Amino acid sequence: MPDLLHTTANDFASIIAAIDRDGGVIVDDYLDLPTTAALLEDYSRAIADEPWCNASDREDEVFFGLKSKRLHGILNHSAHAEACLLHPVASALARHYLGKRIILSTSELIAIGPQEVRQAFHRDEDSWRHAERNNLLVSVNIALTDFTRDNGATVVVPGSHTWEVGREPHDDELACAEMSAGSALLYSGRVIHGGGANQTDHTRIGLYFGYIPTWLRPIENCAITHPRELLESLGPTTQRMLGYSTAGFEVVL
Ligand SMILES: O=C(O)CCC(=O)C(=O)O
Repeated sequence: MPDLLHTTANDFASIIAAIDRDGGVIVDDYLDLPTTAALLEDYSRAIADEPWCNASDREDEVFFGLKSKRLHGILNHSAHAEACLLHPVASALARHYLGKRIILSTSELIAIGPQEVRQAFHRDEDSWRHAERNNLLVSVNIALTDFTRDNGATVVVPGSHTWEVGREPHDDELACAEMSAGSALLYSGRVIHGGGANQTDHTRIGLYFGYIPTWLRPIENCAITHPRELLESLGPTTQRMLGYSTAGFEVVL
């Protein structure tokens, strides 16, 4: 079984080397523990009354999980989410792969509940599958609870960011992104992965941020998923990351 490299936020060179080689890397202690605990508390409250994703035979709904909960408009639920969005390692990584001008594509709280099955393997960049270009997306999935093999840690296929389209992974090519709360999985939009099966009695919670170059249209329209009052209270960098401007959709950063 392959493993993903664990490294630290201050070793940017090893983060890049691991993503170039494997397509993904785990950054231990990406957030400090008080921030992680506060985020967990805020989002646990936010999802408490949300329904589990519906059982359905629609392929796109099954993809998001049947025993999972997902939230967008991520800044609505926690004052600490902005620091995650603007995390210096995420910004540096996104700029390294995507160029100077980056924007948020989507952010999502992903709670994988007990009895959830493993998600279908996919590449996040397949959201723009007709774009014949590389390096469209850099993804960050922050663990708000411990991620373990049993509770639904993301399953990653190291090296698959360089595979040709259509090649399927074998079981012995799968790595489990086990990490402690506050750590993060950083990965290329080209690497094959999926949420893991949760065989425990507790919910695994991750906070996802996907960054794209500004020339690409985001998946989430953050000007809709966040209320105007909130958007207008944010600093200019955060507004630009969310694609919000009272002047309209800005292209120049
Ligand atoms: O939450 C996870 O571990 C991964 C989820 C994922 O890859 C997705 O929904 O696109």
